[in-house]
Amino acid sequence: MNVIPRVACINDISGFGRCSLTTAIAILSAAGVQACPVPTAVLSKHTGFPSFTFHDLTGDMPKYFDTWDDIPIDAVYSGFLGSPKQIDIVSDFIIKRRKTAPDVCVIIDPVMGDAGKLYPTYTDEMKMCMKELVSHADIITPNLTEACFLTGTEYCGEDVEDSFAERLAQRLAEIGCNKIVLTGIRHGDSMVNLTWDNGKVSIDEIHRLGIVFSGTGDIFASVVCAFTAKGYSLSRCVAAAGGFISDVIEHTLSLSSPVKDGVVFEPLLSEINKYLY
Ligand code: PXL
Repeated sequence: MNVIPRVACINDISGFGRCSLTTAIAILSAAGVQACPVPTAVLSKHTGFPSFTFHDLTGDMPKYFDTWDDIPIDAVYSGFLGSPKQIDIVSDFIIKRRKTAPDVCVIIDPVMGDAGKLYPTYTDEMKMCMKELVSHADIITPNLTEACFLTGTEYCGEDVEDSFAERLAQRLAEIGCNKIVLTGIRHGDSMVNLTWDNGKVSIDEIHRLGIVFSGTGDIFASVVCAFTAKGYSLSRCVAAAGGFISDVIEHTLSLSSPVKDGVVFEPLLSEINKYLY
């Protein structure tokens, strides 16, 4: 491992809305992990806003990765991907990297949609490519919507039985990834995550149900990624991510900040390592 764990962060950069690379770089850096960005697209705002610009960087990516052949990397972390070709390029990068670095840890946040709907830039073809990408991952962090799309399961809202969530995790494991954190499940007044670690299932309550802010999935996955890169077990990473999310949401609610502006995490960043119990 590099003295400072090094992570290739493959994600878009959105100028406004606190998500993707903006979030990942801040969280990894605060946790003491080196974030090496691979921008997949440049947006002026995330796609939850009524208007945004979208500049796809698929064409740049193969050469971008080629110049990294001599750079040791401890983990690869991908999030929002802008085109089917781009998802394939990321799969190829992982396959190639594993040949020279079999221990590289691959964390895929299969960012595709929320609340039962795909994001507007997502197509059915991208769904298929994402399924292939997920098969190369060590850890995935889908929300319920993404888990349903990946497994071809009908989405029936977020308040689901544990047995339904567990079956979804099992179907995701059948795609080829054995560590799964299924996020955004509602249990009455609470939000919970289900962790599947090689067939062992645990449920963590994270926060009381309030407003759902955009970008929380990116914060959650970035915390899991940062602490995984530092060598902590999945259960500790999930607990830390849940604790951090819970506190930043509470802080955001206290400021009455607009939902689309994302979660106000900046004031809590310097405390992030304290969430590892
Ligand atoms: O938070 C996930 C995300 C990442 N990147 C872009 C998005 C979204 C969700 O809307 O639009 C560009």
